[in-house]
This record gives sequence, structure tokens and C-alpha cells, in this order.
Amino acid sequence: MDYNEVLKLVKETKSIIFNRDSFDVNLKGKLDFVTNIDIAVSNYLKTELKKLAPNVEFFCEEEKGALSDNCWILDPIDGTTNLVYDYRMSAVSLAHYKNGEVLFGAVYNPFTDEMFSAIKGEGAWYNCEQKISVSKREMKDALIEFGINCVHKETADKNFQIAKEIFKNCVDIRRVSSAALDLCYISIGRLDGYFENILKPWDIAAGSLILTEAGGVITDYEGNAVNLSEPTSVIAGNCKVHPKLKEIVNKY
Ligand code: LIP
Repeated sequence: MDYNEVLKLVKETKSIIFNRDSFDVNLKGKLDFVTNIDIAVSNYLKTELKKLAPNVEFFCEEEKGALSDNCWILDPIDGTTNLVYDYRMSAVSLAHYKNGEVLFGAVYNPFTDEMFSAIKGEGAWYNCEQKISVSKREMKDALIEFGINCVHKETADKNFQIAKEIFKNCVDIRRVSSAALDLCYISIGRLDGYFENILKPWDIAAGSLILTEAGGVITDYEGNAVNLSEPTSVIAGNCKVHPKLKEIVNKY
């Protein structure tokens, strides 16, 4: 598989994402948006990837399907709510999953023209030219990403209790609302940790490889490897911050 060709395809989605002429927003459920741009990016990448790798299946947001042993895991727009509000913090997230592990991951933010990528065993890269790694900051010096799914308002009390205790134990918290970018920002040292209780496999598949190739740690709230076949909780960070986040999250 020539992953350089895949990276080119991911970057080519920029023109689709920037074309808001006939922008159309629909609801999959309460506060759960899907736009014509999500669909257009998904259709483009599925068509082009099929030409490149006919035998690789798809496990995508916006479609029914399941994790298979050789598949692309695709979130065409991670940060769809941000896209709806033109908040300009969204990313295309694409992973190649084979024989039980992620072999390739790419997360591309077209608004900043930033590509984060990794091939298993070959490190994590920024714009395909700068090797990246997580920070060495401790919790007291950390910037922590607070994830909360706006669809699940019933989780607000517990999540904000957790965020409050984390806020009191670090420098500050942030809320990007794109799990894929959150994981990449930890990988390059812009963030030091992240937690969120309900994430889909396509939100995290690519970012999880980029993070581990950058020297970071990602587990579910119980400390187990994240399961990419179903929704999961996530705690991510550098090796000093991850255990501190896990300790606080599991007090609630
Ligand atoms: C988003 C995640 C984000 C979460 C949002 C949403 P989507 O994915 O990346 O971390 O807080 O609620 O789930 O739906 O934009 O692909």
C-alpha cells in the first residue's frame, strides 16, 4: 500500500470542504448534525480509495457497517458541529486497520492546512516533514482537552465535575470538539492530555496511532486498550499526565 498516495487523496478534500455554496445541514438525531460536505468527502474518499486498494473495506461514520479485518476507518468530518457553525476546527480522519491493528493514520485540518500522519513503527509526522512527539509536562504544568458529547446532555453533571477537578490540578482546560485533532495536538505537544466518555471508532482510530507513534498513551477509562469495534471512553496523554487523568476520571 502506498500511503503517500492516500495522504494526497486526504489533502484533496480541502476543495470539497471549502465549497459552502450549497451547504446543507441535516439532523441524524437531536443536536447530531450531518452536512452535505460530510457526505461529499466520504463519497470522494471511498471512490478514490477503492481504485487504490480494491480489497479494503470501509467502516465509516454516516454509514451502516462494522469493523472488518482489512478496512479503512473514516470520519469524513470530525468536528461536524464546528463545521456547521463555521468554527474552522474540523478534520478528515482516516485510518487503515488490518489484522487487529491500525497500520496507518492521517488527520487533516483543511482550515490550518495541517496534516498529522503515522505509519505503524515509523513515527508520527507533521505535514509529512517534521517528526513529532508528545510533551514531557507534568499535570501541574499541563493544558488538558475536555471532551463532552453535546448529544448526551445527561452526562453533563458528571463530566463537568471531572473537568472541575482536572481544572484545579492543571494550568487550564480546552475544548476543541474534534477528538481526532485533540489526539494530534497531544502528539505534537500543543496539549498534554484529553478525556471523553463517549467516542466512536472513527473519531479516534487515526489519532490513536499518531499518538502512540509520538510516544503518547491512549486507553479507555478502565485503562484497557481502546476497542475500535464500538463506542468507547478515552483517556489520552503523555506518560506523566495519562495516569493522573485516569485517577481523577475514575473518582466519579
Ligand atoms: C465529534 C468528536 C468530539 C465530540 C463531539 C463529536 P463528530 O465527532 O470528535 O470529540 O466531543 O461530540 O462526537 O461527530 O464531529 O465526527
